[in-house]
Amino acid sequence: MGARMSPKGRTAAFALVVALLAMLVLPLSRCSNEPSRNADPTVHALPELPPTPPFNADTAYALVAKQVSFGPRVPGTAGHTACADWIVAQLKRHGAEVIEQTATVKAFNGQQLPLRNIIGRFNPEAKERILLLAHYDTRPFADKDSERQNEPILGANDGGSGVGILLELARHLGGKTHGPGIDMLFTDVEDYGQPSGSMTMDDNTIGTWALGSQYFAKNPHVPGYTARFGILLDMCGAKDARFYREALSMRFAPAIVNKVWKTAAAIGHGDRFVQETKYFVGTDDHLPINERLRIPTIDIIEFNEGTNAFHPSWHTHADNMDVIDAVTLKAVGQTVLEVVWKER
Ligand code: AHN
Ligand code: ZN
Repeated sequence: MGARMSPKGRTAAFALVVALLAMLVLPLSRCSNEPSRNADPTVHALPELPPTPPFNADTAYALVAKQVSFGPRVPGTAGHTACADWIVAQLKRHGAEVIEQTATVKAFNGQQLPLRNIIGRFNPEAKERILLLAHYDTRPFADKDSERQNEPILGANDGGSGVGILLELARHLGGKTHGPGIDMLFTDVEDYGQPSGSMTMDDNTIGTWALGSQYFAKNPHVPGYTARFGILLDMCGAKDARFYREALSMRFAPAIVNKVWKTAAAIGHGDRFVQETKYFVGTDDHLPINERLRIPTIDIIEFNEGTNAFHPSWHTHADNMDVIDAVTLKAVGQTVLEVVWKER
């Protein structure tokens, strides 16, 4: 042991080390007259996105007013058909490919109702999708009012606001070529659910709401349809409305709630998007989408401090244009636009 290397052996070993070093160093130094990859930060940065366009709240307000001008949009009525036709025309005007789903469904009271879901697809070739949804039908009665309880409501906030925001978004998303494609789902027969004395719902009552969303979840417009995530807009238009993290959304899609609430704060709407979680939605259109299609979908829906639930005009005749405020439409619309625009 410990035999010393002969001078010849040392030379051979030295030559081997030099050769190995050369193999390591030469491929790197070959391009030494090119700019170093690591030194140039733009090489590794993602390509810049076009700036997020400004959401026009006055346009959104006018789009809510237009729906109210059709009168109540109760399934099976002329006002409903006129509004649905108008939504289809708006989507096409902004470059969407439109698919309609029609069916007959049975309401909690046994009544057969015509159902018409409307789907607007933007950039349909894109494989990655984002789903934005809102119901466009309005409640056939005013069961939370003290007067004219069996007459339909105008649904400016409950129905009108979500659709108004989506259609103003459509104006911008028609021109979006980067990132995932957008699918807009205008659900029908959301609001024909069984009246209940309180805000809480038992399991039997839950199934009587959101019939259009239930239908879509069972029969998506594309077999095996999925999306990266979904955002439901419901009652997003009342003056001074605040949006708390909604409990069902937190159960199914906490990461999407985080993304949206963080984005709202980042662009200056943290006063409207409150970080606290509130349990107040028995069900809504996002539930079937989460449960059946497994698309993580959140609900942006007002939580009102005064009622400890929805806006005081909820399911009353006071749900008219007087409760709608463009400032609220802006906070929600700009936040959703920012979230969608920044997806790659
Ligand atoms: C409740 O969660 C009490 N109602 C179903 C959600 C709804 C009704 N959204 C609009 N109208
Ligand atoms: Zn409602």
